Amino acid sequence: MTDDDRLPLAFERIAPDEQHAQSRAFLTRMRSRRTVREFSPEPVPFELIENAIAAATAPSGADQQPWTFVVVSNPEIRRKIREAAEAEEYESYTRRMSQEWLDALAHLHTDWHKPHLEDAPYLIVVFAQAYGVRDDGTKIKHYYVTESVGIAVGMLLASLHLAGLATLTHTPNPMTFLAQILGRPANERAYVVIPVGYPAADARVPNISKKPLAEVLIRVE
Ligand code: IYR
Repeated sequence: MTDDDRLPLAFERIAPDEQHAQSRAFLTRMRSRRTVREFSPEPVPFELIENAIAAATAPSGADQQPWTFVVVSNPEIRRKIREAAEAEEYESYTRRMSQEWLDALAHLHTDWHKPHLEDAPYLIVVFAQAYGVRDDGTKIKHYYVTESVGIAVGMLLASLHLAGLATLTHTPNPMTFLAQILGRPANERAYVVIPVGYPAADARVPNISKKPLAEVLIRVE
């Protein structure tokens, strides 16, 4: 048993009108989010990236916060990441992915070329900490790592969108080259690469839309 060192909850009740207003405003903003694959090299203030990462206040298994966000702007390192990603993706698109998989992706117009890895001013490389490490080097078991990091990435994508920035969730496969290039420790596994910036002036997006609410929301009263 540990001492009960819990704190009183600081929960701010919002007036009902304001609840609806904020809920609708957020919905309107989130509906306009699109994944972008063509970026402008225009610079982005680092504070916007920093705030969005700090805003990824996700719940996590045993509150272990098993994530590391590596923000890369260095052009030389981004070039290395692009070269390694394109080599893996070339193998994937030409040999490793099944025809069924390629067919499922066709309407998104993706291929092995990944210019956004160099065009976007920042790459946020998200690492999941498979386990923690104590000062004496012993391992700490982590719980629900994949779920926790997924929730944190969702919050990060929403925060970046609200800050007026475009993002892409890129998952080269395999991703082991990222830990190597970025010199990450043995407990960290690359989870996703997120190019962040402004869209290119002529950026185009797939002709897709979110499923109607009736298809994804089932009400049990
Ligand atoms: N990782 C590849 C392929 C890819 C796979 C899925 I599933 C996507 O939704 C999109 C792309 C790539 O990044 O191109």
